[in-house]
Amino acid sequence: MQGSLLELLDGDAPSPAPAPLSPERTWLAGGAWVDVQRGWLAGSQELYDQLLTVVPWRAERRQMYDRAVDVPRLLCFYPEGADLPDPALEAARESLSRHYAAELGEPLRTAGLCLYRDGRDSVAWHGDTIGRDSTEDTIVAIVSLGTARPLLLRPRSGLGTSARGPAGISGTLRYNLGHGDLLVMGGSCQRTWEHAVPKSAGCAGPRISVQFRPRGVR
Ligand SMILES: O=C(O)CCC(=O)C(=O)O
Repeated sequence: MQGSLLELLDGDAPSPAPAPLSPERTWLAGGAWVDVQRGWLAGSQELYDQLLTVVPWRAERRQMYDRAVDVPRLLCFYPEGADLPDPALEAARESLSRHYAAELGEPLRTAGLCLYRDGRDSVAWHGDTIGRDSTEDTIVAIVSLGTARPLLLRPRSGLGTSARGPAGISGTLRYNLGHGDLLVMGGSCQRTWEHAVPKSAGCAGPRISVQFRPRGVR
């Protein structure tokens, strides 16, 4: 009997499996790139429902000048060695680590999960510049689940035209991400570009973002 049928008879929903990786790469100015594969994680709705329930989502506050403000999204970070909240995320991370092994030279080890409860939740312009990405090229892979939200990318202001690669795009890019979509930022992207998920007035529901990063990168 097939494993998936056995799982159903046992009452467990089968874990969604990542499809083979064949993302489309876009080269950006300054040696950055973005890979996108739409609908990479089949069964993403089941995974979304599962994560919504089992992840111990936490509200955080951060210091802004002289006062503490709520971070406008819920978070949960799984450090290196921690069990991920669903086998599908382990499979996804393994598959990404294999695919990017030659370029990255090390596995993806951590998982940061964010829950955007509605269109008022957001993350401001930033690059992941803690760790290796402050000085070296690296890779940050994002899997999106639930309601689609735009993720924007723009070059940092110091990125001069001389830093443009031959096919390097240098304007603001907008990717509407949801439903198992995969977006991977690579090359110099964390140093030379910034990304953000802006507030979105017409947004219909929650979105979960899962970010896989190498050791030490935040
Ligand atoms: O929501 C996303 O996909 C982006 C998350 C992000 O950039 C971050 O948490 O640093």
